[in-house]
Amino acid sequence: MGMNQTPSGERMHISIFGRRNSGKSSLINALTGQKLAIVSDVAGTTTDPVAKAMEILPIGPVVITDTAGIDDVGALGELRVEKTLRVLEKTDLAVLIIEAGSEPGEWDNKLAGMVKERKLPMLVVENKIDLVRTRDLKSEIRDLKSQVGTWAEAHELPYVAVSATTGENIEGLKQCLITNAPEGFAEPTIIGDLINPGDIVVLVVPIDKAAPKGRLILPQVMTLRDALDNDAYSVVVKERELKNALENLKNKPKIVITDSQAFLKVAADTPKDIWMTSFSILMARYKGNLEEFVAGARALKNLKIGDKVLISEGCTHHRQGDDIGKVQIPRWLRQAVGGELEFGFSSGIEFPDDIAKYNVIIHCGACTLNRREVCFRQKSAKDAGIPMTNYGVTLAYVHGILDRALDPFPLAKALWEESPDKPVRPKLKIQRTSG
Ligand SMILES: Nc1nc2c(ncn2[C@@H]2O[C@H](COP(=O)(O)OP(=O)(O)OP(=O)(O)O)[C@@H](O)[C@H]2O)c(=O)[nH]1
Ligand SMILES: [Mg+2]
Repeated sequence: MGMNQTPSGERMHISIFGRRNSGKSSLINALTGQKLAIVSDVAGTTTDPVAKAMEILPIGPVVITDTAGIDDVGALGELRVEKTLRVLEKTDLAVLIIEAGSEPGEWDNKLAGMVKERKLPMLVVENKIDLVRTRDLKSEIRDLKSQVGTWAEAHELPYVAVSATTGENIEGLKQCLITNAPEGFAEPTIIGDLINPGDIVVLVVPIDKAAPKGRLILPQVMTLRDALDNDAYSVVVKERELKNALENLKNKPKIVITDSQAFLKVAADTPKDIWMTSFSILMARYKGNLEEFVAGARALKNLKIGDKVLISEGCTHHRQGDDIGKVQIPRWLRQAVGGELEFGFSSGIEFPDDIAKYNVIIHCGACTLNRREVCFRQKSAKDAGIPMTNYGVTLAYVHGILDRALDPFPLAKALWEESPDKPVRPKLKIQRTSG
């Protein structure tokens, strides 16, 4: 499987088409910020469709396919074109690249026709705008429609102008990918990619003083709903009943999901060959980038007496006596390092500017923030070089069971196991899209 747990079938497939040398491979590199695809000024550099799994936030995991030019010639060229057009059949969102200043031609019309037949969303990207713009003309050309823009409009296709080389408006393109993503891909899933129809999912919900009267809390409800959407069977129990419930089940459940406060008991009562994780870890993945939170948690292993820890919350909720952020986490961390730590606290919609002075940031579960905001905060921390983790991951860590709780997420687990001195292997890009 690809870079993370999401099977290829669940990822949105974005395919890049265009004439030879239009900059298809360059654009993929610009989107990912990595040199994944070979770029050269020789027309026909890419000869076979190449699919790469990656993350574009906030869409989440996608597969981007680079293709050979749709205008390739000769007997071999025709075969390549055929292969390129075959890619359409697994495409969820097509991107057609046309070189700036050039006139859309026969091939572009043909592709537009095929895409329309298949009722696929497609966006038109005019690439290499750096070549047609001089500084003086810039403001005027913005208002003037280019030939490519006019063609896109005539075909009722969304249009963006970019430069893969300079990076100009790549953020705008990402935004456009997001707004044109087909239904169903915009929302990441909670457990949908971890289970199959007919699987049994056990949810452990402690009912104690802290539990709200007469209802379940949102992460529990959302997980239950996701299990239903994915045709799984859910069994909901309190931690006391878990052992008995597992013994009474005829088939082994796929996963046991618990509230973090019952972690230790649930870990003890769940056989090792059954996945066990927490609602908070599922929500960390749903709301942000779990791998980044786990990579950030490695800093907890290295905390020393006197280090500075920022506890950051998304809202300004009323705090109970043994508040998790204000009281519990600081207490556990002090115990873990065997001495005093310096804590800073922030809450509300503003993410502090002075994060650079901290050794680690621990963010709340972000129930009031959306995925984009969480990803933005993760990116801000990463840009500042400050490790950032969150409550769910920290709770699993202080209980000594983060390792096990990451079993369903192999990439995150690999990151956790890696020694902090070694470079972090797979880099998942977290990027805030403009707008
Ligand atoms: N100035 C400028 N050059 C670009 C830009 N994007 C790509 N190029 C150049 O255009 C040439 C072709 O780029 P590729 O990314 O290989 O194009 P491609 O569409 O993948 O080409 P084939 O694989 O041969 O079909 C290279 O020399 C790139 O450096 C851009 O935005 N501006
Ligand atoms: Mg190429």
